[in-house]
Amino acid sequence: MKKKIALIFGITGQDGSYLAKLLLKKKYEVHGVIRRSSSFNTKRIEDIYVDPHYSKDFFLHYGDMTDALSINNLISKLKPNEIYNLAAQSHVAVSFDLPEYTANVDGLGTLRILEAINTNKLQKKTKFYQAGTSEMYGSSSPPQNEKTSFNPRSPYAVSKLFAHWITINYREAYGIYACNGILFNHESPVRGYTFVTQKIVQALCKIKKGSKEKLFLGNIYSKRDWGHAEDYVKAMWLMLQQKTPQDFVIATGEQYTVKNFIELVAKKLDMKINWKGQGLKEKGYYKGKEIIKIDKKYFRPTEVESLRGDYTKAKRLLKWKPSHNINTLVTDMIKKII
Ligand code: NAP
Ligand code: F7E
Repeated sequence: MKKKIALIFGITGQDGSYLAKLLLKKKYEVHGVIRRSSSFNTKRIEDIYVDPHYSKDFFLHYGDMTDALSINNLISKLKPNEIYNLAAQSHVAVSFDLPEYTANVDGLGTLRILEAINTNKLQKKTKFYQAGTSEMYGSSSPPQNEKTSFNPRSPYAVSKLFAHWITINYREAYGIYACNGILFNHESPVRGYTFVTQKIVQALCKIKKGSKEKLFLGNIYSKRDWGHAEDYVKAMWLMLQQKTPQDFVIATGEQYTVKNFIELVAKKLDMKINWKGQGLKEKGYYKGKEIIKIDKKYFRPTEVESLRGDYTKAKRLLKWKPSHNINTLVTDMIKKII
């Protein structure tokens, strides 16, 4: 039987690397789009990389979300059965520094893929997954589900909201099988170093081993619903295997503050943290030494205070539920370091 062809934008990222592995296991021919970079950006997929001279099912191509020609050329050449758009400037804080670039990559980039599917007349052949985000809910109260209104609080969230609605519009206007996954925070051992969970895990592991470094953080009272990326990429695939295209919230339904996350990591490392002070003066001590400080540079101009997803629809229609909880997530993240 002919292998299904999948094209992943953002294959070098956290989710892209997990999804590529999942699809290879499912016997897909996997194609990934990478950006030209002066240093290697393929570390997360080194274990599945095969020299193109020998590969039968894994291929990388240069492309960029800001370059409509590269996107159109790839889609018209490969005519994929499934396209996963995971490419994004995905850092919320950075989106305040790079608002136009974020809108171009995360918002218009999605439109470029949809337009390529449409103009190449692939509506009947190609299914499309769009990596939406709980950040689109912004200030809406939890629990958030598919019916909750969006109140975005960053250029990142606003750009993703454009991508969300343009995906729905192309589904309705041109009959493309296109789905939005509205994914709540998900982490893993290969999470980027500047996201708060990885930043905490890396720093506490080093401090436990005797490093004198300190952990500088911003708002440690915001609440997030943290899942494991390995579970979440399965939901992406499931969304493209249904009879009709729909949008789904993917989450754990549990919520913790950043401070809870710090304490959980510390507990697993057998470290007791004592907290003193409040606000910008709050500090964390380990064995009498100051190891955690608040730095206002990590506060965002507008913050998303409280996210907790209701994934009832995914459970009912996709038969999806998370296999990890915050405990197993943290254990997995620590295990890869110590
Ligand atoms: P990530 O680790 O930051 O990966 C982002 C990917 O996009 C990388 O492969 C990156 O390439 C690529 N990329 C960035 N700009 C690009 C451009 N201009 N052209 C082509 N590729 C570009 O993100 P992630 O955590 O895997 O998340 C995957 C997707 O889900 C993103 O769209 C993110 O916004 C969304 N999302 C993430 C979460 C989460 O909690 N992880 C939750 C909801 C939604 P380089 O490796 O070269 O930088
Ligand atoms: O921040 C607070 C920060 O950057 C989580 C992305 O994958 O998930 C992610 O976005 C919370 C925020 O993730 C630091 O203010 C405190 O309240 O790890 P984060 P995020 O902003 O929730 C969503 C669903 C996505 O779609 C995004 O792509 O932690 N926080 N101190 C800090 N955050 C960071 N990064 N660094 C700190 O020092």
